[in-house]
Amino acid sequence: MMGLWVRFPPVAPRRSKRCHACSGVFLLRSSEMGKTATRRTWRGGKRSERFLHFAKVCFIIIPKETWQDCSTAAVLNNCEKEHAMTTNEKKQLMATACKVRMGVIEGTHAAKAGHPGGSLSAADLFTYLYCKELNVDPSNPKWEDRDRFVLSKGHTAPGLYAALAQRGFFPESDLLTLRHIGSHLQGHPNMNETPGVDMSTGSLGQGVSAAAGMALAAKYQGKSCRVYTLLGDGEIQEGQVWEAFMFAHHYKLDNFCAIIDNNGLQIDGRVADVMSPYPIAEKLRAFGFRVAEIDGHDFDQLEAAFTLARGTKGCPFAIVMKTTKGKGVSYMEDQAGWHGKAPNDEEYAQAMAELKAQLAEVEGM
Ligand SMILES: Cc1ncc(C[n+]2csc(CCOP(=O)(O)OP(=O)(O)O)c2C)c(N)n1
Repeated sequence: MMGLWVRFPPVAPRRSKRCHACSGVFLLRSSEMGKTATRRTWRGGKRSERFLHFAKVCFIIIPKETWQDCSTAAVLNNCEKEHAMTTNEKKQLMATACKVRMGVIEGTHAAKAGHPGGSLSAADLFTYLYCKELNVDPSNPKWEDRDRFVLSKGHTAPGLYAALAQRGFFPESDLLTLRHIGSHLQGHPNMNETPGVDMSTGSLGQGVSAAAGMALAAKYQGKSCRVYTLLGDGEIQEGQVWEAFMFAHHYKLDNFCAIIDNNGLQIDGRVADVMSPYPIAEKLRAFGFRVAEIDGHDFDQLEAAFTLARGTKGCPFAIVMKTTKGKGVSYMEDQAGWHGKAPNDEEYAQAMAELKAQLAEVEGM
């Protein structure tokens, strides 16, 4: 059985209801379909097709198991069709993400320390945020009305720094000074030293609280800027995180977006074994969040999720993104051992060769 979505219809179809996540979208049950959509709708195409155009209305068909849940990737994929980025834009993001990953490897190798695993799992997110989502100005990093990003899982600073360098906040060559004495790029983000860093973090659980406070402050000041924060799935074992979530809902912080990097691993192994945070999305919904669950390595899904976030009014938004720790470097992928360890010279050479090959492939697309 299929569900039928009607996007931006001139008149809301009878017996339809407003989707609880996408304003302007109406949901019809397939049993109601014949009555409102008319048989002619179906003549032009097979029932299995996901998009049908009829009378200037785009009908989007999605499987029954997903049609009541706007947080699923299937629905986000449908939303994405409305806001699709160009192929070239996506290619540029993919290329930049490769460079961000290279920056992580360069930095941790040069420092002989640092956290590559969780930096690589979030590399696509960092790329998307700094290249597309955040309203920031690298030539004026302290611009008052900028969007804020708080890296609550502060140990993944190498990923943040690599993205900031790509966005032009400081030269890429600075990445080689990671964790060196006198460098502005220390092991955890420092808002007083590093251009583009909005909050000093590293003690897990605290960044999200600061971010929620920033969002409330922006509301009080009548500013339209938004606040984003990235948490680890191990980090959300901290009780303080849930106090911040409660706060965000209580103050209806619809300018606040929490992103959970669900790479499934923390310092000691699988989060599910250490202290299970699952089901993450359901818990966030119970705390009053609107939630999108996506693949955090898919730029279309990232775009769709952030589009929904920006359109959400009256409550905070959360993105639970499934990722792979160590993504992009074969021997680091899904290995807890690469949480906080730097590659040696041989491992560095292999990682860089792999990432350069990925970049070449993207550029040849
Ligand atoms: C309050 C606090 N306790 C412990 C640590 C040490 N620590 C650093 S990273 C980490 C694991 C975090 O796992 P996760 O949040 O899943 O991060 P990711 O896998 O994305 O790197 C721990 C326990 C810390 N930084 N802060």
